[in-house]
Amino acid sequence: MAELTTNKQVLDWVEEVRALCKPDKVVWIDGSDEQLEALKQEAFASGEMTELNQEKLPGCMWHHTAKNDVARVENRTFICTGKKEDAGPTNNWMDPEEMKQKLRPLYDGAMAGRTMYVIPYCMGPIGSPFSKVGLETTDSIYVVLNMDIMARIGVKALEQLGDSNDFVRGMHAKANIDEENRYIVQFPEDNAIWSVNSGYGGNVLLGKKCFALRIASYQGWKEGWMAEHMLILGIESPDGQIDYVTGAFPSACGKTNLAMLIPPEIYKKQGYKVWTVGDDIAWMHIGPDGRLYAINPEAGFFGVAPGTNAKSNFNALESTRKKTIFTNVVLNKDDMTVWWEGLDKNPPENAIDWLGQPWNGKTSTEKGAHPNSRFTAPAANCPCISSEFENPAGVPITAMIFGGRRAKTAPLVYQSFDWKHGVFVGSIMASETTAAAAGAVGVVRRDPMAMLPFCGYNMGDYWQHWLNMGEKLGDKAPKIFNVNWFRTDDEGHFIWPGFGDNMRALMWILGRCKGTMEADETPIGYLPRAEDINIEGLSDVTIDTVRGLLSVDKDLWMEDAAGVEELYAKFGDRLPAEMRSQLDAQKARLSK
Ligand code: OXD
Ligand code: MN
Repeated sequence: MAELTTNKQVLDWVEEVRALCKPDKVVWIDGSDEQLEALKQEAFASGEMTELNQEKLPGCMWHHTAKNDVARVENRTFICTGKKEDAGPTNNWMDPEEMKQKLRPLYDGAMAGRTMYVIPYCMGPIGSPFSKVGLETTDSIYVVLNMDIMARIGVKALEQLGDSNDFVRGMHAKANIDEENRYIVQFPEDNAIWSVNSGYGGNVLLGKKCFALRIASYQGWKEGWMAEHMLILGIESPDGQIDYVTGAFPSACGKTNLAMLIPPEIYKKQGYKVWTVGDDIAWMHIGPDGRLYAINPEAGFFGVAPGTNAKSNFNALESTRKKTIFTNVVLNKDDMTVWWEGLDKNPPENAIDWLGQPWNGKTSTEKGAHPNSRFTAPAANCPCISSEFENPAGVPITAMIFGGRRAKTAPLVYQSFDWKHGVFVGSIMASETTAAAAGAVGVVRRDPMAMLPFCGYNMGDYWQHWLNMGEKLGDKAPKIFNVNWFRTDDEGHFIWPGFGDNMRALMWILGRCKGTMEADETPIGYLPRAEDINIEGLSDVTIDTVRGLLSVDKDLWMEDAAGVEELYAKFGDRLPAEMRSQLDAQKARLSK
């Protein structure tokens, strides 16, 4: 098929990739329904994808990946900058030329006998000055169909690009799905991504983690904006005013659930509503009025399926009822629908598991869906999608929230003293492993701003960038908070009900932003007064429970500071002096 553009840089690059990968033919993805429909039929015929029940799940498909290829691979993810210090101590690094020499043989001829698809895609609404274009070459129809859901693809993306050279060059090849030779490599200084030997989600949908976080965080640093691992939601008050909040949480902390929260009855009946702008990534720029504005660069949700049900996340489940790709979940052979652990208590008996093997949900002792199985669903399907989702200017941010999974340390919610202290609060983010996960319980993994696997440059410079953004925003800066839904009692049970009831903490946060809520000053920040967390309608939570959730154990916090000390030490002189003084000041407050 003919090229879809006259952009010389695009054409030269595609030719370079073609010459290396040596496909039988090259197909440019124009984004038309006819072309995508034909690709689906081809994938059904080859067995790469399976068509689901078109009455119950119109436009939906099922796919399973190789057994050795089910998740992002952080130990095989590299940031290749000219200087090692520029990638920093928290990223894997190799010299860019060395890496390219190492990887070229893996791509050489890897598409022989296959078709190479060229996917032009736009991250962010078409027409937005904040959107950015990428091109991905791939030998996978699965990738094409997923990219169609996760980004704006085809001719419209090339129109957005025009003659510009400002596009991310993403070269993906499945090759042999060989895990020993799997590499997910970012070259931030060249605007390039090389991904080889994987066919799974975050490794191959290059617009998502690779571009919209790793490359974009680097671009944001150079260009004066921010790319963050954050959800974006709007809270509409009864008077119709909507306040937007972003939130960064490590994987497996309920980000998609919070983004699609359904308010508890007490708020619903007053007229409060919650709107979803994004569930994973926020790109934020300073707007003409000096406030910080966020767009969601993605067009869909790549959500974890297990545990998603009508109660835990009604809106996510609804989002998956049409035009959705299910990866590594159970296929119910009786009616060609899907199932996963935690969907309902009625697993199918005549089914295929994520490995593609026969599976009986009534008798099998093995899980049918992989714990990291996913749905790729169009954001437009979401019942609570924000009317501002396509707004090219984005939405103004009132508050930013950091959060992790902490059994004892962090209180339900607290506010940072100011922006600088807020950057410190984000930098000390961490999550503890739970009994539900493999490995020791209560091991703390530090995950600053939930960006540990996603920051495309030295995290010391990243913190400095945050501090600089605060300087520019001045008193227009969003207020910064921290939340923890995961405090446990002595038996290890969660104390806070979570899910929709998290709105109760959000309401305190909004109250603080509007100046209508009081707070107590503590060594770690401003804490709510127990009576200011609305517990009306909660059967298991008393004011004493809330007092417990808001308690701050100074000894635990001092212990935690030692962990932060260790993290900071890795950065040497790239650690901003401000971060060091924030830590020292916090320790001094704690030991008073
Ligand atoms: C994701 C993740 O898939 O953060 O969004 O792991
Ligand atoms: Mn994520």
